[in-house]
Amino acid sequence: MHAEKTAQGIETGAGTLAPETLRTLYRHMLAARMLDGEAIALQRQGVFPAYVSLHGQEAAQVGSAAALDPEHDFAFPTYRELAVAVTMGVDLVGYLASHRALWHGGLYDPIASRFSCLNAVVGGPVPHAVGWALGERLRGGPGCAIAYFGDGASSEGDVHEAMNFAGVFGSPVVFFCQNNQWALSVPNSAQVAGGSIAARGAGYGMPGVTVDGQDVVAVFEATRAALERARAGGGPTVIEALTYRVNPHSTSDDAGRYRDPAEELRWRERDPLLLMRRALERDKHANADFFTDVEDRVRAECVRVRDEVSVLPPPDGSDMFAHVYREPTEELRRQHRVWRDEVEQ
Ligand SMILES: Cc1ncc(C[n+]2csc(CCOP(=O)(O)OP(=O)(O)O)c2C)c(N)n1
Ligand SMILES: [Mg+2]
Repeated sequence: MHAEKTAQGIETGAGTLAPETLRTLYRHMLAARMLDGEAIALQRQGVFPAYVSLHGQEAAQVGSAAALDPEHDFAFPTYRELAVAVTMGVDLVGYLASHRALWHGGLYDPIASRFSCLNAVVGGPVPHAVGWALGERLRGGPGCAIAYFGDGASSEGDVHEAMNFAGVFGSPVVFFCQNNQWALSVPNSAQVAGGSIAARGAGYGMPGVTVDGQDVVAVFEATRAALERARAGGGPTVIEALTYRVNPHSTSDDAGRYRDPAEELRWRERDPLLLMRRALERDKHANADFFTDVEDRVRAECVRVRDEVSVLPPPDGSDMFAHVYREPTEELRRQHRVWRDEVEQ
């Protein structure tokens, strides 16, 4: 009943956004693409134990994050939201430190960034977002939460419970599903009964919107509309951005074992950066000098982030005992002593 289609196709750039804003969206997408490449290289060099690439999902992430109110809203990411972090201005050295496994969820400040800790529990960020949004509503604040999750996460109980809860209480949340067609090696056809995550909104009493996840402007507009609705007291919305994970699930995965390379090639033709670049050129919002300049600047920034994250010192190992309980138990103190004795030997 609620499910509706919005902006399909590549009308990118044809909306109401100012040329400057369109160029900024492109710059964020490029920064995420280039940093993603650096992160894969760092994994290959042994600096990161593992990394999960967002290649192909830049428009879905940048478009949704750019629609947020950076002062009041709060994002709850999974493990794949590098382009959301880029768009929200999160400290990227601290963000990528998560992938060096230096600390639980990185070394950036989640409260100041309005970007929660990376969450590797599939579906895990979704109830957190609803809890935060309920708290925000109770204290009378204007903020909205955005919950990121994947097509695979949509079959987790956590996601059902969170969406139902938000529907019942009218919480200011945007449930942002990046349907990248695969949950590791499991395709949509074996994961999403009924074929649509957006359509599930009807069962939770909220609108469901399907959007072209390769079109950054369409994603931006859909997210902005959902946030406006939530802020005005209209309750939650589920957005399903149709996109594609071009790379394997992670650097530990071999996608050749379970999917047809021709499918990857078809999606590469709908590369979100390529589509945006064509639209900017078509509408004369950017010329060759812009693209050269932005590439140079972004590359320099990526090199800085790569070099800094590579040499970050490990934190004090005894920190791992610090935040378990407010008052450490006798047993925890004992474990701490044993650990210290072993380290000092
Ligand atoms: C609760 C839980 N179950 C299983 C896993 C293992 N796992 C990690 S990623 C993943 C697939 C998730 O797919 P999707 O939600 O579509 O997100 P994507 O990786 O495609 O971005 C699985 C099953 C996990 N991390 N957490
Ligand atoms: Mg997926």
